[in-house]
Amino acid sequence: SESVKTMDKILESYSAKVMKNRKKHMLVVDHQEEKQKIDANTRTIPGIITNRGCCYAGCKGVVIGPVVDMVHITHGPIGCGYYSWGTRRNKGKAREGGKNFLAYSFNTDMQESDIVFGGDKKLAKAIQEAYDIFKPKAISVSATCPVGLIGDDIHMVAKQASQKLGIPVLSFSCEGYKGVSQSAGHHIANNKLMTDVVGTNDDYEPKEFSINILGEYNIGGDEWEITRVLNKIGYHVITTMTGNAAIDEMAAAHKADLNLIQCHRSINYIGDMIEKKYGIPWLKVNFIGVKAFTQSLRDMAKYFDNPQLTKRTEEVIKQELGEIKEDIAKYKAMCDGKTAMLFVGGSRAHHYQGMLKEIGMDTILAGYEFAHRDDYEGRDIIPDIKLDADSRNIEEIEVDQDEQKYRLRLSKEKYEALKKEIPLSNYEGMISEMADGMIAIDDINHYETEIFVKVLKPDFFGSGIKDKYIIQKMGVYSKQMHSYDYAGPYAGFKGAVNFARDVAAGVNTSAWQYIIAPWKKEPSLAGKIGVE
Ligand code: CFM
Ligand code: HCA
Repeated sequence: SESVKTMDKILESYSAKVMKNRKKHMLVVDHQEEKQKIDANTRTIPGIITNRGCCYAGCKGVVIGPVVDMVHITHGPIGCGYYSWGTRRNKGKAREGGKNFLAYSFNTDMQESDIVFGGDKKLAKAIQEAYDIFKPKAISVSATCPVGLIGDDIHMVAKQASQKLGIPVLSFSCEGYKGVSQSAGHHIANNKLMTDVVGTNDDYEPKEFSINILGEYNIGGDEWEITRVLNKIGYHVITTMTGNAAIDEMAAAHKADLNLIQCHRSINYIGDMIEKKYGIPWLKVNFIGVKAFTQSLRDMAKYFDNPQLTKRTEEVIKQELGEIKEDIAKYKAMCDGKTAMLFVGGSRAHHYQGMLKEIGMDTILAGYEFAHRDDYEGRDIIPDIKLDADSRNIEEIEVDQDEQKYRLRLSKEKYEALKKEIPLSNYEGMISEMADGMIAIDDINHYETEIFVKVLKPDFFGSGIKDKYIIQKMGVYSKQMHSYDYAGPYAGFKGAVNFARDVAAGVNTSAWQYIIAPWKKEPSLAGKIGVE
């Protein structure tokens, strides 16, 4: 097939060593094959243009940064803090009487002298200054590369500050170079949220149908659309981790009866640890696309197994579908038969495939920047994953059952029976939902992107900031699936309409095809070679 040929062509153009490496990161989906294996979570080859980010981005930018009532301090030179200032579009609102610091960027602005003589004192001063001015409920400190290289003891500084100020000061050794991508930072952030935050608020009185949403970051307001529907059905969301989160709410997460996991990659650690420590099972959900969202709502109703709740779930689904049906049909008519490629971080490349299908678009290539094999192949393969030195560098913490706070939510029999019907503590991965002949590719680079786009000519490419413009300059409509190109929400029912509308507009804009690079019209260098 064209896909196999293109893959071979790309691989042949590499040196033997690079070919051997990259070959393991791409495959053409074939469900006849027993178990298709893909390499993931390994180092990017130096010199290759990757879309990946760093450990600090995964910890501060992704997981801890969205908590609204904390001051998040970046310890390091100004660049990392500056670049991560507001770019991820994780939205948040202050609680009543509370504060929201999301619009700020707090940095220690390390200088050469701090690198030479140590930055601990500057950090201690920065924490105090932030406290004096803003009086936050808690503070986080995230380390950037030089901090680990010079050996600042940020944990000691944080501990002393916490004792002095009487608020939690969470410190993260999430230096950018740790691990191979953002993924390391997710793990580091998960660990500390688990040891220092979750389970520390016992004042919260749980109501009926109390849940947490894990791995949802309120990009473009997604979480607000999701909770709008959940509240309408009768759920009580104690906390979302960490989109629009507040520290006291995260601290009460152990009171819920169910954890929903949207983005498995970034938060499965907390999901597992909460289950072990407090007895709350987790359910894999997908809020993107009408079908997936509807399915997730029905799965939740099955879990709670309450006739009223089930009835209400169906009523709300019916009502919501009624409101969006016409719009979706209209946009489907505009997109039908078009093709898509998706390359996003660790879950959206999977989640958006169903949504695209609903508007008639097949995803012919999809991949993740930094997901692990289980996000491609399903959690069954976790025991087969060999830990390499880079993964071993990231601390794996052990939690035990909490004797006072553990509560079994479901009997063992019920749990096992439900597991057969709904994705309880389970994730099947992206490949399971892709059709035969489609390409799955890990950590795609810009050269590969260019070739695949040129040959397979998608109508739409869901990308990030680094690849969007090279694709668009090739005449193909490309949309950022991280920031939603400043639009959104895209999750839930109303979000699906927003997404369908934006994609319909994009794929029907012929402008991209008229773009001719200036060097194709006239040579960029004037002059003649040789003598005539
Ligand atoms: Fe999860 Fe995310 Fe994603 Fe992610 Fe990200 Fe993001 Fe993403 Mo950008 S937590 S893995 S580390 S869904 S920031 S909100 S868009 S790469 S696909
Ligand atoms: C990150 C954040 C990011 C970057 C987006 C992009 C986001 O990984 O550091 O590369 O376009 O969603 O903001 O993934």
